Amino acid sequence: MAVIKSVDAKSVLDSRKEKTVYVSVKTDVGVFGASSPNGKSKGKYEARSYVKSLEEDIKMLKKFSAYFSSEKIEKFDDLRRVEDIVDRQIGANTLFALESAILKALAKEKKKEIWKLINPKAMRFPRLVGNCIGGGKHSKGINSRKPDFQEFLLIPNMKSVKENWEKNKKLKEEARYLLKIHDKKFEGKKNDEDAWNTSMNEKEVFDVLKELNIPFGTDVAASSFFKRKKYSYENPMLKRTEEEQFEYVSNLIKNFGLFYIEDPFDEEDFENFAKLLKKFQNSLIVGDDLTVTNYKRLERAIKEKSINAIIVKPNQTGSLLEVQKVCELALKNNIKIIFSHRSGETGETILADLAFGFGADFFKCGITGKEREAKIKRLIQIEKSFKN
Ligand code: 2PG
Ligand code: MG
Repeated sequence: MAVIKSVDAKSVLDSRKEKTVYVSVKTDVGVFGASSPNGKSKGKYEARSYVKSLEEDIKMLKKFSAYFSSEKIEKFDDLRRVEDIVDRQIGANTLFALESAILKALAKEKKKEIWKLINPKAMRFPRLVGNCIGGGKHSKGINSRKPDFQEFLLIPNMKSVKENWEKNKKLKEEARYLLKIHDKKFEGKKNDEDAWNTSMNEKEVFDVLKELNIPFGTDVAASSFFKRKKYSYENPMLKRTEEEQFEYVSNLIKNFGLFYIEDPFDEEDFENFAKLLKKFQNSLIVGDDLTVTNYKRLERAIKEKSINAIIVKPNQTGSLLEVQKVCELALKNNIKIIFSHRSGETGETILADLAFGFGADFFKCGITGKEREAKIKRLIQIEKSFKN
């Protein structure tokens, strides 16, 4: 049992050098801390990262410290009591960091791995989804030319996490070589998620990915360029109506054999997601901004048959109990679970434990960059512990 004596919070910098929250929890065996990542292409229906501001959340949490002065935590479900105490007076980033720090304290107390607190019987490892080439809100592009789609993802299917990661790293280097040939403006620079910056458009990028001979996909992040009922493309400059977007996306899936497509339509458009899923049952039609790790939105997506896979980002909700509910509902309805990093990341590794414990099918966490590598390495460490 972990007895929380006090809690504290401060701000730290993420991989984009933007401020994020770090929460620490003091128990009788030590001090345990965790930080939250930050999204940039955020879903409209995500829980607020902070109630008013990061600074106000920090002040609020410090105020709560006294209430925590003898809180006893014995198991994962006891996070309910933590949520009752803070009672929505801190935002999702702060709540996620707090609950993560508490799980770390509990794991230490029980001499168990964090994932074991969630599901001691977990044994299936997620497949890696690695961002290789970037565009959209995460990239500056080259002379402001870039793909309108946000991420171009490699999804190898080797026997282990370790082999999948090795494969992704190798392919990312091959992609650099191919970009050099096909993108006259390519400078070898990287974006927010350490993926290659390119001046090409999405079709040209897919042509490059095809040469890698591996299942691949994309995060369109379509809400980020849906304006006044039109999808506003910049490369090349043209507007697509909702029907035209449907046709365009369908052709891309068909012509490039896309294995995975995330947020191909605006976050309100459950209907076009459903139409697409009906047409392409063998591809992963993934909700992120559409579902925002929210139980009610997932329920709706299931009812309307909009998706067959869901992105789970713990800080979209903050509550790990909600994350648990979302994963259980997904599992029951045969919706694949993809645990995901955010574009602004820290060295925090708990995402790997959560993904493994909650039975994720996929782990979307970049390929390189120290913040992302830390999480993949943690997953590989869990994998190794099964072999010993
Ligand atoms: C996404 C994520 C992570 P952000 O859209 O899937 O790649 O981006 O963290 O900016 O929301
Ligand atoms: Mg996304």
